[in-house]
Amino acid sequence: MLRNFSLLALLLLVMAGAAAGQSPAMPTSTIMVTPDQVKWMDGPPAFPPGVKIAMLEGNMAQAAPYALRLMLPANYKVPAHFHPNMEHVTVISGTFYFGLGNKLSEAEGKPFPPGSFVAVPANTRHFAWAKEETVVQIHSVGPGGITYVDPSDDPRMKK
Ligand SMILES: [Cu+2]
Repeated sequence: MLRNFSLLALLLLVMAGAAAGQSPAMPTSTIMVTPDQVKWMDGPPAFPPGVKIAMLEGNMAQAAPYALRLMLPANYKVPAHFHPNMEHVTVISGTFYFGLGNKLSEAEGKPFPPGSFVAVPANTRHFAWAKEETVVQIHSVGPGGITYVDPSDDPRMKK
């Protein structure tokens, strides 16, 4: 009897875990942000220096929706990389240059003006750059992360 109970408890735990993995926590409060309320901070160490980040919603580390903006300075490059989750990019201002592949190649990318949208599946190798200051909005469901195709491109390794 006790043994059956333990098995049942274990099964319930596993099911709860599976359910948690499948359905991320949904937001319960409304977020309303006007452009003057966007709070820019220095970008995270996973990005080449010079980028600014503004979190609009959520937290990349959690299994929940998030939205953020990145302000790429002029002549900024993000080497080839991939993410464990999808990346949805909406161009807000400037021109976002984006391409697919294992190595940043300006010949392999193309310009995306404001209003453009790019959705990149998980684990897809891609790269980006900006010639002028450019703001993009990124939204997805966490947990997020960034892995550089060439580990020597990872700014976290250059300390
Ligand atoms: Cu990316």
